Amino acid sequence: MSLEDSPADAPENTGGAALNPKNSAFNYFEGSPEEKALGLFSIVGAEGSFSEEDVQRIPRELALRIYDGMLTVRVVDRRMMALQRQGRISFYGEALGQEAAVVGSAAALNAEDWLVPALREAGAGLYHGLPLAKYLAQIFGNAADVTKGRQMPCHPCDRDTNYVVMSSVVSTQIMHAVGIAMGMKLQGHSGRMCIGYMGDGGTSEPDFHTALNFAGVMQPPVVLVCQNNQWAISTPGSSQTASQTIAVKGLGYGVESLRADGNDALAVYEVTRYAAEKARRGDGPTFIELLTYRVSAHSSSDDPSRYRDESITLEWRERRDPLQRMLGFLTAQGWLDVAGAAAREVALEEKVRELIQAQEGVPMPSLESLFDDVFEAPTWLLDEQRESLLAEDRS
Ligand SMILES: Cc1ncc(C[n+]2csc(CCOP(=O)(O)OP(=O)(O)O)c2C)c(N)n1
Ligand SMILES: [Mg+2]
Repeated sequence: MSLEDSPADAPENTGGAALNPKNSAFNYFEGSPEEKALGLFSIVGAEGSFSEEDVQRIPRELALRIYDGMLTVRVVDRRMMALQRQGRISFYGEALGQEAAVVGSAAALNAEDWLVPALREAGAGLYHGLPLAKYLAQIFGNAADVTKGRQMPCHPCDRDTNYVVMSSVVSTQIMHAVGIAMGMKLQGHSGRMCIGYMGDGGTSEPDFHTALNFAGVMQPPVVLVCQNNQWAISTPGSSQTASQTIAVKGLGYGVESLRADGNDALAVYEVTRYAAEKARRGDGPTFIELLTYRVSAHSSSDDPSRYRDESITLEWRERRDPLQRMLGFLTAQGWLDVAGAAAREVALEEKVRELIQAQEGVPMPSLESLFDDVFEAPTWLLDEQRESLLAEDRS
């Protein structure tokens, strides 16, 4: 199957037309609401082409930082999947093929902004400052894990960088993001914003519609990002919605809605930056659809070959890889060469290996810690249960 036949280009329902009526990609932002929600903003095309005019605004340092962030996701995911297969961690969900959407969007955030992830945005947290050691501690569920081993793996959180723990119940986190932004608004718009993520499957949940409606009416400084990876476990986009695009749903709620190529890190950065700056100015919410593809399985517990045509996946893996596209851009600009990229990857592999070794050596949380944090002051009943459990453990 050719790429032209693949879901992104000829979708049954969710793809929409690749509509970019103006010369420069940046004129996209001056389009009508419908043009923005039905079009597909890109800077570096699938074949690696870009216009000099469009990339003028992308500083070298930022482009390299985004590339490193994407490489971090790729390397960490690869190692974590290997660990899961070796039985050293229990579960993992990759973001393979979605690194541009994850990191390009995080690159538009300021340190004081808040981030509310869905399933695949740990890499956004890492880019935003969540320490990798903390992330790994959470995956191992060891004594260094701030959630004391009580969450499933891939549910990190970090108070220092305003990274809120993922709520596993699909779409509940969209409400949390809107609520946090509403709090910012009530505090008087101090130039902060909140970004909230979801998947394409999440847009079929009632919470999505409640959150968008509330955001449209109350105008909090929120940016809601849908990573449309065209699958929700085994449900394809064509069974998810009859809407022409996912972005266009936002217009019904009076929310400006943008749509970009989610495998083009620079396009993702630009749409998110536009929306984040708007939010910080107090000019209201934005909904963004990032069109990408879930190259990996849904999680380490899933086998997609049982329900989808993996030849399409192969096309995305080999011809639409976001890291290769970004590297092509950096190489064309003379900012990085292939040898330099390989050296960065080797150095990252080494760093990740060392951090894994350190975290694997940290003991598990104590049995006693199970009773922490239930009440501010433990009740007599809880004390009794703790004593009983510890006595049993000793015997
Ligand atoms: C309310 C709810 N229903 C079902 C599930 C089980 N579940 C977990 S992830 C998922 C699919 C999510 O798909 P999508 O929103 O597209 O995100 P993706 O996994 O593709 O990133 C489902 C159905 C859940 N966690 N919560
Ligand atoms: Mg999905």
